[in-house]
Amino acid sequence: MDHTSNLTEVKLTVTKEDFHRQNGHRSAAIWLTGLSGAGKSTIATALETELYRRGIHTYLLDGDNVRLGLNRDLGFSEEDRRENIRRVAEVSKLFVEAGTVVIVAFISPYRKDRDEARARFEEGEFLEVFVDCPIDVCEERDPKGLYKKAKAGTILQFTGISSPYEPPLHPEFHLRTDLNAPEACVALLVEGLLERITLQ
Ligand code: PPS
Repeated sequence: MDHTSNLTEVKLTVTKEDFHRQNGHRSAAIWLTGLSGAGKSTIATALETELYRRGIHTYLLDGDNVRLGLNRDLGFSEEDRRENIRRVAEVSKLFVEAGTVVIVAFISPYRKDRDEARARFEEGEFLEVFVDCPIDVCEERDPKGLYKKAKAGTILQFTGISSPYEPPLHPEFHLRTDLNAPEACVALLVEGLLERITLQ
């Protein structure tokens, strides 16, 4: 059933461009995708710190945090992950409309869902970052002990073990966290991002 037919969109008087002028930079969604243990949260938090230091208005949406609040009703089936990403894309869009650089760190395993997220944004506003690390390295790191549990069968539908991960085909940034230190990955992102959000 379509619940939207009797709704009328309210036209906002303070626009995204007004926020850009007020903040002194454009907004964007930096979308980090990758396996559990690949380094998404490490890079996302370090990136936010670097941007904050430079006076950029940011907010970080991290999978575990959002799943403890807004998305606490969702599990890890394909359907629930899709709904997780749909909601996060909508929330990210709101942050971008509000002039913020939103950093999004979710496994977001399905290409179609990430492409649908991208489609909600204007050209150049959505930057996909592939946080790439071979699964055996993620398993070795196993910072939360989740791979061990997945292998033992006490966590089901675990990404890379018993649930798929579809790597991006054309990400704006491709980080190899097994080969490069987090600082080097973050420096690359900061440089690329500043180019895009600086007002002319
Ligand atoms: S998804 O696929 O985008 O909906 O996942 P996300 O919202 O990013 O949540 C991933 C974090 O949830 C924990 N966790 C699991 N991950 C993958 N598969 C299963 N079955 C699972 N169960 C719990 C885990 O802490 C993930 O965080 P990261 O930071 O990726 O390790």
